Amino acid sequence: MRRFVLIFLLTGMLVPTAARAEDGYDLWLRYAPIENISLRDAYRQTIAGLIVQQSPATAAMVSQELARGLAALLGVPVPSRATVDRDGVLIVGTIAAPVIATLGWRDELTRLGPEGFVIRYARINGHRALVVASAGDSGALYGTFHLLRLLSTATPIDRLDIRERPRHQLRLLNHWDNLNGSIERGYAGQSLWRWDELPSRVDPRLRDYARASASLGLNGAVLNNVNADPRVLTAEYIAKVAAIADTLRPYGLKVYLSANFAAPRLIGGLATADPLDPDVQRWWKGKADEIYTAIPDFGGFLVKADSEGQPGPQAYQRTHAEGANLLADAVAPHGGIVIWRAFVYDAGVDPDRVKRAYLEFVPLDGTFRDNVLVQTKNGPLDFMPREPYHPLFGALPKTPNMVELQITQEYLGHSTHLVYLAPMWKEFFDADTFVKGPGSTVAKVADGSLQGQRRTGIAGVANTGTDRNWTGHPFAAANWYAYGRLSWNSSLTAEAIADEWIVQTWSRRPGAVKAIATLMLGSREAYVNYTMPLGLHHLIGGDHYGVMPEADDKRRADWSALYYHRADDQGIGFDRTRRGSAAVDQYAKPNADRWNDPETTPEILLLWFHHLPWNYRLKSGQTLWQALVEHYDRGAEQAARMERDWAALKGAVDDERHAVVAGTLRQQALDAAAWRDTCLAYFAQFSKQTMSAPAR
Ligand code: GCW
Repeated sequence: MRRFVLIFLLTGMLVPTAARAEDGYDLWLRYAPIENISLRDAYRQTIAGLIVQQSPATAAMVSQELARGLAALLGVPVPSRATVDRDGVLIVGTIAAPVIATLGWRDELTRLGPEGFVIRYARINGHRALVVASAGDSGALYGTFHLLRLLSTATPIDRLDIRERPRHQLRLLNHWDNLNGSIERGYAGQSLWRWDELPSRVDPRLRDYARASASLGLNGAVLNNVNADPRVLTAEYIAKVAAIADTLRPYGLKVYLSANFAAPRLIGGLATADPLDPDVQRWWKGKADEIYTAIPDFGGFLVKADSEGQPGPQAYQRTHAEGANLLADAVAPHGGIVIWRAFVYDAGVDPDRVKRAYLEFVPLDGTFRDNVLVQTKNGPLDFMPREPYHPLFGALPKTPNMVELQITQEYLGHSTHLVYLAPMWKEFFDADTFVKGPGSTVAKVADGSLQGQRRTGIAGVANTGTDRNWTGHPFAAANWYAYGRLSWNSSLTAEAIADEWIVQTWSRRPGAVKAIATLMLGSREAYVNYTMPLGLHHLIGGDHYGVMPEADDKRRADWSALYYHRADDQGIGFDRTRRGSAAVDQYAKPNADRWNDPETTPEILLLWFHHLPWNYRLKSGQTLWQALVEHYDRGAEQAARMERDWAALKGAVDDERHAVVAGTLRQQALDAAAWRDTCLAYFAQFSKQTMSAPAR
């Protein structure tokens, strides 16, 4: 017997490491065996049997995930269909389950809603049982993943009392996937959907996509690009979308589609797409009925209208609200919603691009139907590595204003640069809009608590693709993870999220965790330093990757670097003060007043709001030029240090993924140096000053 146990332990310790191909496919659901034997034994005692009681489809997901996760983490399979005749049973269920119903938790669970859950101990038949309970199937699934995360991060569970509910109702991924399989701004392969194989074959990988998303509490996916091919609304594609919906449904994910506003004309045979035309209205109602027949829980439509060449209501002299309400009326009988993007920048509206969306949407506040949400990017320009928050947050008190973040690193080094985005998103959520006095943070606008919007939501432009590791760069998965966690709870810290992700993805060893966390947490500011110091922005060309301060796009001024940096012999930066474009006045006071004056503008946004002389004195006593040189230098040095710090982790993590990251960091260091050298050489023509910093 003793020999048997010994052999078991040895194989239990050796097999998982030897058998695991570390290619990143498992993401944060890697479930590496718990190394700490006493902790592992405590887990084994607490979870020695399983009872899962909820509706069949979700119960299967919960049971499978627990079987897989527990066996891997604890090193032993945990028997399911247990009965509570001893301590040490884990019960997962909804209030409809007989065993949960006896606990007297109904009111509490109802208050937490169908996506909320509790995890705590209960006495049942005189025995101590750990219970994950929810009012709904999704909540029980999220609770299951929450518990698995606690185990995976080696958290003691002997005294749990967890109560959770999501802060935003809609927690969506926006996939910019085209019907030909390509992904706009995607850097991790092709579209996961494999449209041409659908509906007869659904790639089994979609289940793992759904698992990973559900593990973060995400509850929907917009499947296609906002630059929308109208064919996605044809019967052929609705059947394909229905097959995806069937696969995602058990994981609590609804599907949504990006709709082309001109679809009645382009695929419907009508002469117009005018929202006030009765035939057009009938067409959308019929289309909605058709979709809901195939997909009864279809989420609704996302629309990019009158933006970057996409059709919209303005072609018919109708407003964005009239356009949105047309589609909203079509889906309303089915409980559907319309998400209408505020990413518009018609040059006729104002010479300063960042002012245009506010000017168009503020007058429409209160005129959208109840089932419309506006969706606004975090900043007023376009997903730059740093922007002030979009002035529409707080300025639409009568409209649900959904947050749009970009997970895919369009302007942050694609899948080559390691940039952990949570610090950037936290800066956004924590920003104070002051619209109702101090403490009116963007987070409170977004979760509806500040202005009382009934609907809330958050969307992230996905970075997933067919690459084996899903996101191209192994660290880009941290951004999918962080987005999901923040969409559930925007008050989590970037540090805590990084730690969780590292422990589940790379290693539980404190030294390794700390080193990787340090690398991640500094990466966004490093990227800002070498690409947009002091708020300088958009020094890029069409690929949005390489450095190009001289970029001069003949198609549109506001696609040119020159339009933004405005460098000349006098100075540099975009004057958005009251003497310039007056964009500052789209913000509430005191932000407007503070940002109107370079002395009271945070230095990180100085050149976003001001055009300043090269010898302008900063608080440090440095001139503007010296500060620019120093930031570029520091950024390049930070990138070089990231490469060195990662090299030092060799042996602390698996060799396969270590080598992949080492390769990308080499390129990142080269790119960062190129950004520094190119920008300084370019701007030196105007500043007529030397490029050497004290440090160089
Ligand atoms: O950032 C820009 C991108 C476009 C994108 C657009 C948008 C989908 O360069 O590729 O189009 O924003 O958000 O609509």
